[in-house]
Amino acid sequence: MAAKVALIMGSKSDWDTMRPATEIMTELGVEHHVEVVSAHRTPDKLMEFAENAVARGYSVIIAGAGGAAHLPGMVAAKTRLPVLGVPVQSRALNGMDSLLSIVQMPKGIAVGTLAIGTAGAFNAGLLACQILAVQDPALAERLESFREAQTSTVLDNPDPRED
Ligand code: RP5
Repeated sequence: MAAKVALIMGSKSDWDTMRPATEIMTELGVEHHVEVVSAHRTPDKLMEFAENAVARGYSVIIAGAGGAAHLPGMVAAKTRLPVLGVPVQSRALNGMDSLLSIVQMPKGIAVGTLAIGTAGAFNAGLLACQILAVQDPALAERLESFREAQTSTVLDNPDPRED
């Protein structure tokens, strides 16, 4: 089956942060492509990737980057596909730089921004699945089961002193 989601990141050093996005997509049976695309180190590759994303059959792009994180915004500027941006936690500024770089898109080009770090990456994967589920009833059912199981985990063990 062709990948419906492209997960890109600015550097191999982002992989540990971005991995949770792949874990939830795998759990929910959503094919995804993973690749390093750097806005500042490989700008031509970034343009080629974004320009051909529709033709390659992707429906959603997840883009993670840290520091002066241009990747999600630049990709969004070159494709009409929804782009979900994940701010990677930077060492110097704890990811506030990444967050503000991604979230403060000027009017006219949209990037959906998730939380800093692994929670944001997981939720980007989850949100990509939710977007695809709008037109995929089988995936929608798997999502419902995931949410029910998550709810049960909390309801079945409400005592905070127990594991
Ligand atoms: C960004 O710069 C990447 O997204 C990464 O978060 C950060 C540091 O990259 P490396 O210097 O570790 O390759 O482009």
